[in-house]
Amino acid sequence: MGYDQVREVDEAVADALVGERERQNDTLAMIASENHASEAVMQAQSSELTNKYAEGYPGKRYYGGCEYADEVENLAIERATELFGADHVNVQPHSGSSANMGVYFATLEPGDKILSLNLEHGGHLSHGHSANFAGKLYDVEQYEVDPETGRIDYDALRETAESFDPDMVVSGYSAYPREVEWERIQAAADAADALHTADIAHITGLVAAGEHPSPVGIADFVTGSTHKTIRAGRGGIIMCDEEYASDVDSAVFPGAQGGPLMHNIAGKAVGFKEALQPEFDEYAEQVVRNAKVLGETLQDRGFSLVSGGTDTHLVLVDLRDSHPDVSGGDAEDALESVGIVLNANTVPDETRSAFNPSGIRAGTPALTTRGFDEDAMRTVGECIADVIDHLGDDDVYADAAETVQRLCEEYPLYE
Ligand code: DSN
Repeated sequence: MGYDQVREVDEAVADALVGERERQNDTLAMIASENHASEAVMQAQSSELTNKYAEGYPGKRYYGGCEYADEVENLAIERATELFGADHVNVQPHSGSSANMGVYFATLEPGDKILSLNLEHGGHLSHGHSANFAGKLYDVEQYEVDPETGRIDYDALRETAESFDPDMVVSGYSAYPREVEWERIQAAADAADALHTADIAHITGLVAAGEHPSPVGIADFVTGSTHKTIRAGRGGIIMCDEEYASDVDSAVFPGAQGGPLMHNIAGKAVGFKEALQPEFDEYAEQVVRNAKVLGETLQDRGFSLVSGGTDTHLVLVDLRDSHPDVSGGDAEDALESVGIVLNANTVPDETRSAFNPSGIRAGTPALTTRGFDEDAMRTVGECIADVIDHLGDDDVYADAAETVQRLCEEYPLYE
């Protein structure tokens, strides 16, 4: 059963934890931002470091007893430096959003201007959505993808940068399947004499493995989360040149956060060590190969992909051409009922709503961690197409659910 010590105290939570483990074992995690951390990362994240306060940075803490906290944080920093080649790394942000907050607090004043990608076009809340702190504190203008190609319209971005005159340009995306041309975004930022933050939250693992070009050395700041493609356990990270190091560190602590989550930083250290192994490069390559096969399978079945394909770990399906009566929410619910868990997603020029949009986003990082290869991914793509083609058909759902169960058994996850 497991979680015996939790169970002795709290049966309800123990049941939920066991349920979640079984859910992860018995379903296909295709939410593009999710992955399965190793048991080593999870053990580090549930260690005694959860008890430790360590405000400050290694060697300069406000509390005693930090020798092991220092050791762990230094290891996380050294390994991230080796993975990404940045001058300065801060591993304390609690999440990718907190990492972005740290950069904004280090460089901007309330009312300053941010230019970032529209959420509906693949951006992220913390890049300046009106419901988020970034949209409330800063004056935000947004750029979009080209409606014809589904790719960033770099020329339009540069024109907007010249007219809007931002203090910060934000790149890096949450639902963008194509390689990002960091230099072109940097050129737009330079044209406006603006700083540039590249948020690589989704593609951190692909960048670390050389499967996607790195913005390190191009953008002024590179932010990210550590639990998505890089599989290093939950949290965030900021990388920058030495000239911004002290401003970034003070913006994270004491500016935006109190005590660092040292247990999560231990998970980052362990996960970064895993990502430095040659097998991780093979993993990242397979993630992209699997996404390409998934996309091609869906296209062969008549589905439209935003931008016509993928270079990364995800595909974004626009259901409006092939299935105009099926919303992203309908598709998400039907797929979840057979054990395929992904999310409804807005698509460029969305005609429905953010709550029930016209697309679905599907990622391959978690299934690739389970060992899925191209053949297995093709089978998953066929299942997705079958279910959406036959919404409400119990026989089709039963077949798809059986296939999902077979794949889960063939590619087991946590014992
Ligand atoms: N929630 C994440 C995603 O799904 O893209 C980003 O924070």
